Amino acid sequence: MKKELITLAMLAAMVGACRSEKPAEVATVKDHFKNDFLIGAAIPVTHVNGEDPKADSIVTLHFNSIVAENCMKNEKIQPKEGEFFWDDADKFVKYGEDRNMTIIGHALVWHSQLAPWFVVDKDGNKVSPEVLKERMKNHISTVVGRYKGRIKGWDVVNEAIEDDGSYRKSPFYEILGEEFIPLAFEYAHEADPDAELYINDFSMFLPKKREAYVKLVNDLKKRGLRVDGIGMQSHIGMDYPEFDEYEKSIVDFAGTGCDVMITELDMSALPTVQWGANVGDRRDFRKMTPEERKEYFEQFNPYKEGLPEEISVAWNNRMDSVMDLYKKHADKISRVTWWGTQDGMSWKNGFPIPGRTDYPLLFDRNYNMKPFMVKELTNH
Ligand code: 9MR
Repeated sequence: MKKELITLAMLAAMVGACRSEKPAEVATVKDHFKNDFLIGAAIPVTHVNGEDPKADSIVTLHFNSIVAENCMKNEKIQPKEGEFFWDDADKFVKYGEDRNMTIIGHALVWHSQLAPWFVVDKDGNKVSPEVLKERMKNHISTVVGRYKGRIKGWDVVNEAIEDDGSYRKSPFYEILGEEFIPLAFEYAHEADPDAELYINDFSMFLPKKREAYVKLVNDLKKRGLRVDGIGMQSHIGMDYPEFDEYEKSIVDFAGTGCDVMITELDMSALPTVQWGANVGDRRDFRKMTPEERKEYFEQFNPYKEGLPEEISVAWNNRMDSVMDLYKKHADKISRVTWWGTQDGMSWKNGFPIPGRTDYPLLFDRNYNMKPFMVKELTNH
């Protein structure tokens, strides 16, 4: 059996490496799950620019959905007021269209990677609610409008709720209060009435966060707003989340009538430093002495030279159970998107501690499929 798995992994890697047509005997991830959910990948600009042909082969072969990792974020796409930068986003959308993929836009309203001008006036003071509404409307209608009919769905609001269920005190919230969320959905729907609209966040397995999102989405729906999906980012680790809490969120989110989407899946193999995925929460090393820093890195970056076999086995076993959970709820989950393709390009190598070597994705640094998925494809 082990030999069979290795052979399939090697074959899959070879196929990936030469971007040939799919040989009949190699199962692809997207085909394997075709009756369950879409299989997505976050795509960086380097990828659509043709700088990573191996990742391109893998994505083309195994995935049927893509999401923009960075190029559609506010600071990238409208870095200055009224000056939109379309080159990367246009290439990203064309990349998906050329491969007949379900294309997801990310993210319209988010406190992070927000262009500095967006929420302040020329003197650096917070803008009025009217001005912010106007800017949000203009941004959303311009971006969504440009790709009308080409992008299947948008992460309209990202990371609006804190882990304790309260609203994040983002500039959007501080200026507009809770209303910024319904407004964003309204503007997005106006710009492309056929586009699906999603709300997205990390640590969605936390009970307070779960409750807050169920209430929020039900409220939005009561107001007649279109909300199609609740995105559970799922930046997870070896010791979180607990499966029953994760499952409760899947079930309760589906109870709102929305599709559940696993939108940013990766599972760190490294010792956990913190759960959340808010980039602003990155550990500040400037406050540490060089000795403390060295010790900290040694403790939290233990697998610089490669993942020890027992950790790899544990990672694959846990990921196997994660996939089982998704399969169990395939009637509720419409898409499972990995936040990247191969370990070397994952944001997890830089968060929450920069300069670590992590192993969180579906393919390893040599573009080989991880054993849990090889087993999944082989056994069915
Ligand atoms: O993967 C993205 C990374 O390249 C960026 O530097 C980072 C900056 O905010 O954003 C990462 O993607 C985030 C996503 O857009 C929203 N959820 C958390 C993701 C990881 O930070």
